[in-house]
Amino acid sequence: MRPDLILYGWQLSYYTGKLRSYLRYKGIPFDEREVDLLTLVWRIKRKTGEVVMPVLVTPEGEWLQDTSAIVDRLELQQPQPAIAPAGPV
Ligand SMILES: N[C@@H](CCC(=O)N[C@@H](CS)C(=O)NCC(=O)O)C(=O)O
Repeated sequence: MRPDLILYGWQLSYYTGKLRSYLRYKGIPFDEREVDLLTLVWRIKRKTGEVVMPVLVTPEGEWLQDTSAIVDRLELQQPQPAIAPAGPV
């Protein structure tokens, strides 16, 4: 079965690495696709209003950008395993 989420990003992008690592840690299945020029300057721009990556595409067809906002949203749906320590130590 194909994963529901598609991550558009570059291998060498720190932000893509942040989101890839998060998805792997949480065990959330995703397909990763390289961002080509057409996707970056046309498809992503049309869907998000920005020329930016990484972008996460949901099964509902939403194109989400900004890794912190994406993580906050996914955390609401799947809080475990936790990404923040339980206490200050
Ligand atoms: N706040 C964004 C930043 C993402 C970001 O800066 N991505 C860079 C590549 S790693 C980018 O798309 N730069 C394109 C530009 O600045 O036009 C996030 O967390 O996803």
